[in-house]
Amino acid sequence: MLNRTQHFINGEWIDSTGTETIEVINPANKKTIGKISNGTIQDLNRAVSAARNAFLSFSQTTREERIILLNKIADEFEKRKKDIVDTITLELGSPIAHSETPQYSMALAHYRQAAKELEDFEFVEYKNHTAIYKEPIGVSGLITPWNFPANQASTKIASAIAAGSTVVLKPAQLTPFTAMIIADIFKSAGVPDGVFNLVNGSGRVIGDGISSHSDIDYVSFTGSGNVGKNISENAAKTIKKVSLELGGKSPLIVLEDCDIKKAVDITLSKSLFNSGQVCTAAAKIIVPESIHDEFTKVLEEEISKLPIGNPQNKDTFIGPLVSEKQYNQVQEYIDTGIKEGAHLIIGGKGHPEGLEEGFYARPTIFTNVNKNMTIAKEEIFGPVIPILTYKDIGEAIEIANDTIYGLAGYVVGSDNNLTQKVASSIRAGRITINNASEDYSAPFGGYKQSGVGREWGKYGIEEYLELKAVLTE
Ligand code: TAP
Repeated sequence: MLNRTQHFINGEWIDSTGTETIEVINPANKKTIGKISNGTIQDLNRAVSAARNAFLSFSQTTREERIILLNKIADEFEKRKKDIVDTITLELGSPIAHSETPQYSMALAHYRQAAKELEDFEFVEYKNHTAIYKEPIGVSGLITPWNFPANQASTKIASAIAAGSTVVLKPAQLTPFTAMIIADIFKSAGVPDGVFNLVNGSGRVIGDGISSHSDIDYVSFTGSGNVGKNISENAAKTIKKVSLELGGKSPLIVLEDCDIKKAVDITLSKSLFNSGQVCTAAAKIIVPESIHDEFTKVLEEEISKLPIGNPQNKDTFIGPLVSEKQYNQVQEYIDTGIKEGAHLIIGGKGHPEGLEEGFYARPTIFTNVNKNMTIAKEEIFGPVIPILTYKDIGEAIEIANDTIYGLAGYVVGSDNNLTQKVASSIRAGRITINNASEDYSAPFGGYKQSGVGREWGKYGIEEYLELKAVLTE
């Protein structure tokens, strides 16, 4: 049992001022794995005041000092690899191979990338007779979701540290233990006291407290659209800058000249990774009518080969969903898909056979989906693949952009000119062509209701900076 009921404030693990605790469940078997504190506003106030005090000196550190610090954090992160991978597997239910890559590896990459970006980051620019300085924004409140427990916190913290800002983090109560290891890592890496603070608890109390706190200068949030709206409304009361990384309904456009097997493999990995609980998941697959039948046949064959089950098994590709709430949400969407007339070709409601003990959902494919159906419009956040068809590229792009979201998009095809042209027509922040590998220097964030602001690389660092113009005679 992991009983970690303290908060990390001013460089120390300290008791909560409250007595309530929250149980953390292993989604693979619904057993309790430990508990954390249900933090209070007093706990949050202590953390904010520690971050405020630390800001005075941390904001004055040199880029060289922060490069050394970020690399030291990355070194310590590497030493704790096994703990992080095991903890992500336990609390999220992520298959252990995926807990390592990309869950752990992405988080690590952000610290190294932030150090690299700092080497030639321009903290001052000169225009006419004016010097334009980029100065640390102050105390940043970070609110993170459960689906990438190491990555979501690390991309934010690495950028904040690179900028010279101090932080208070509230991780999701479903997956808090990974963030607590990260706090231990910061201690071992010599992060100055108060630069990083962690308060556990509910979004309703600690999250809400962060967005309305008068001593927090900036809030960076990743999670659902409804909470994002709430945070913006709260933050407006103290005119606080907010960045939001919200949901998506990202299209994957399959082009007629594709290699079908390759297109199927890309579809499966982009739709079903992390059981579909990914904000950038390929969530509506747009296929030419001419190859629809063959594509669907191969997809059905390949999906049924994917190992689903115990996340501790190194061959598992699909683990459980994170919680009962998430499981029920996915069941409702499958039900709605059937009721609205989509054609269920594999999967469906209920648990996969023999996996009733955890929050496992059945990997599901729907065909005959039209763009007005709920499963083509809303974020399911589960292992459900809706397939839509198109007659010509114009129609494919229209379907792709017919969404309130704009986080990501995918294009699969053989003609480079065409894939580039289609990529440029999708209104979203991050488009991947075929099997392009990750790029940590490229911006991550969304158009439309997928959010405001960008993370990763120098774009992430810029969010934690203010601009000051000094006009000289
Ligand atoms: P959210 O409720 O948005 O949770 C994300 C984070 O916000 C958690 O740390 C949560 O705290 C906190 N939070 C909750 N209410 C808050 C409030 N009023 N003020 C400030 N912070 C608050 O997401 P969820 O309920 O876990 O998932 C719901 C749906 O959101 C999913 O089905 C999925 O569609 C979407 N989602 C999107 C993403 C990404 S990456 N875009 C990630 C997760 C979920 P606690 O949960 O600890 O109380």
